[in-house]
Amino acid sequence: MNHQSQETQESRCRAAQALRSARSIVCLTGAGVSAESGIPTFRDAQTGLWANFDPEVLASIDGFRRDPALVWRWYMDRFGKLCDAQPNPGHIALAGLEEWCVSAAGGREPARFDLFTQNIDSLHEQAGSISLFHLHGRIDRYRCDSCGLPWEMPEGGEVADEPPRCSVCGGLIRPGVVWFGEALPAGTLGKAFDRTAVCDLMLVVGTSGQVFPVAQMPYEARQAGACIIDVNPEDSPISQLADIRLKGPGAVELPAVMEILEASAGC
Ligand code: BV8
Ligand code: ZN
Repeated sequence: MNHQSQETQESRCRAAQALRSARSIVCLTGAGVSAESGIPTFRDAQTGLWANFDPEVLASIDGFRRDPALVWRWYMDRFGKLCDAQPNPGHIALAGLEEWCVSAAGGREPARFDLFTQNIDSLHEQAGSISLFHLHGRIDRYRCDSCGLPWEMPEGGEVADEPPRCSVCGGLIRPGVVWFGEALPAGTLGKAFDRTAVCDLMLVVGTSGQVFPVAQMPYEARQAGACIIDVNPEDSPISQLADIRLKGPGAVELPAVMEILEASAGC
C-alpha cells in the first residue's frame, strides 16, 4: 500500500474508532453528499441556461420578488433533475451508520444519532435515514408566498413557466426552501444547535461551510469539545477545523468507514 493510501486508511480507522466510542453524534451534510447522485453542488459552476446566473441571487427572497418567473423556472429545472436522482453509497452509508449507532451493534451502549442536512433533495429519506432534519427546506414542498397555504405539484402535470397562483388569496406559489435573507425554521434550527452543544462527535459531509447560521455548527461543536470529522475531497474552513479529515468523496469514504465499523475487528 503506498504512503498516500496508507494515510487514507489510517484516517478511516481513526474515524471508525471515534464513531465507535461516541455516545452522541450529530451529522451535518451539504450539497457534496448528493454530488455522486448526479446533482450539481450549490456552488458548482451553473451550466446551460443558468450559466450566467448567480445561485445566491436566484435562491433569494429578493430574487423571487424581482423576477418570480425566472426563479420558478430555475427550481422547476432543478426539481426535474432531482426526480431521477437516486441515493448514492454515501447516503446509504449514513443511514447504515444511524442504524449501527442506535442498535448498539458490536455490544456497545446505543448512541444518539441525528442528521441535519442543508440539502433540499429527499435522497437521505430514500436511503433510509430516520432522525433527519432539513435546515434549508425541501424542493418537493410548495406553498403560497403570501398566505402560506400548502400547494401540491400536479401529478405528472405540465409545469407552468411561471409560478401558479394560490387558490385562496391569489398569491404566488413558491418552493418550500429557505432563501438567502429568510430565517431558517426556528424549531429545526434550535434543535440543531441544542444537539450541537451536547454532541461528542460531529460528522460533516460535503459542505463548503460558507452558509450561515448552519456553518456555525462545527465551530460550536468544537467549542463543546466534540471530535470533528470532515468528509470532503476539497479543503474548506471546516476541513481546517477537523480532528479527522477524510479527503475524498462521501460515496467512497463513508462506506469505507462503515466497513471498518462493521468488521468490529478494529484497525
Ligand atoms: C438567515 C436553499 C437571517 C435554497 C440555501 C451570519 C449569520 C446569519 C446569516 C448570515 C450570516 N452571514 C451572512 C448571512 C446571510 C446568508 C449567508 O450565509 N450568506 C453567505 C453566502 C455568506 N444566510 C442567510 O441568508 C440565511 N438566512 O440567516 O436569515 C434572518 C433571521 C430572521 C429574519 C430574517 C432573516 C439563509 C441561508 C439559506 C440559503 N438557502 N439553500 C436552494 O438550495 O435553492 S443555501 C445553499 O448553500 C444550499 O442549501 C447549500 O446546501 C448551502 C450550503 O452550500 P453547500 O451545501 O456547502 O454546497 P457548496 O456547493 O457550497 O459546497 C459543496 C461542498 O461539497 C464543497 O466543499 C465540495 O468540495 C464538496 N463536495 C463536492 N463533491 C463531493 C463533496 N463532498 C463530499 N463528497 C463529494 N462527492
Ligand atoms: Zn395564498
